[in-house]
Amino acid sequence: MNPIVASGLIATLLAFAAAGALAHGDAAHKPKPSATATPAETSFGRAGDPKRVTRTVSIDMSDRMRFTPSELQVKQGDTVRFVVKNSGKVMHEMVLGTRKDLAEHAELMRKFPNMEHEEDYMVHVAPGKTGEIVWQFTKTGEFHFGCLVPGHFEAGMVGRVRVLPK
Ligand SMILES: [Cu+2]
Repeated sequence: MNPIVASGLIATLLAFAAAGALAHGDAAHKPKPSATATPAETSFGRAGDPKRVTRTVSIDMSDRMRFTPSELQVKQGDTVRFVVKNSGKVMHEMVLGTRKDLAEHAELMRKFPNMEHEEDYMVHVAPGKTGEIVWQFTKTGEFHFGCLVPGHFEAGMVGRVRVLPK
């Protein structure tokens, strides 16, 4: 094969490999729905309308791998604005979900540490910065929030939300 054709073939193969990697990321982390669509219901609630917030909760994230507070109670139907401060020197994030969701997600983050994703139920916060999540808890039960920066969840950076019947 002439060398120009061969290098073209290699470039094509590389392009396929890159496309495959992207497709995998998309499947694991779907893009945000458009603002006009009704927010998708998940097993732990749905994206809240910032104009209908019923409660604001401030949460601090520290390099001691802790959320403060790490326990809270809300009522079913509450739309909570989480104001999440990173008072540490490394990146932290708050991701809401069921305990199972978070454990699976933490495992993915260990395998693909550079995976980037953005969903309504998570916020990544740089050191010294503050971020927000607005979430409506539509289902009763026990849910969690965790920091899924590799190693943080495993170090105990996890909290609990109890949703009581209204
Ligand atoms: Cu963290």
